[in-house]
Amino acid sequence: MKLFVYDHCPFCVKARAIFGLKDVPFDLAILLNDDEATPVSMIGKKMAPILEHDGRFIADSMDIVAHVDGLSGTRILSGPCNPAVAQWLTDASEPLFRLALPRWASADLEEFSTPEARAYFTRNKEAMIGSFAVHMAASSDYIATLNQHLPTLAPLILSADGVSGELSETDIHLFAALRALSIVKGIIYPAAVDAYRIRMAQRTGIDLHDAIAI
Ligand SMILES: N[C@@H](CCC(=O)N[C@@H](CS)C(=O)NCC(=O)O)C(=O)O
Repeated sequence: MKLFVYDHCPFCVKARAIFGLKDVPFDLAILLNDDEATPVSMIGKKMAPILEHDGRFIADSMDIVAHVDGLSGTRILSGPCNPAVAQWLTDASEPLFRLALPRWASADLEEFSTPEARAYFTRNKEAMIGSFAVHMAASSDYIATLNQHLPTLAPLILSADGVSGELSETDIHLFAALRALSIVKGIIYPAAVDAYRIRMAQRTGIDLHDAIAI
């Protein structure tokens, strides 16, 4: 199996996470962000993640999660989804992406290893959320919003090994968001949230971006 991703992409983190949690071997391929030909040749559009398995392509992150979880043995995402965490993620989403997108655009990530790939990302994402410079200038407000919001997540985390006490799809969504947030410097993680994101990084085999946070 070969998984095509961008390092920064939270949807790609969801797809990568199930391989680590389930301990299933796979090849990871990081696409250049301006490489349209490769994804288009596989799924007819420019989108990641893409899983190639036995000559078939799966193009949606949660379809990849379900596919890999169903491959061998019993499913590990067996717990109930947690609507309170889903609501927390919805509420965090706007400041999170306004903080993360401009930071990813200037970070040392493999999908941006050419100037053209970096420029492609900036052009496309600014068309979606507006000027990165404006969002960077508003960073302290967004960070304050998230630092106020994070303490309400802490009591929802029942265990560092599964937000609802056992693993569920909610863990996939929550870890992807916390991994995205790790590119932002100045976030104050309540102890339970910090323990959770560190444990999930370990179990999924996906590095947090703390070391390159901006
Ligand atoms: N529904 C898809 C959404 C994936 C998605 O939006 N991926 C983004 C990257 S985070 C993408 O490839 N966008 C096109 C681009 O960045 O050029 C999934 O869950 O896999």
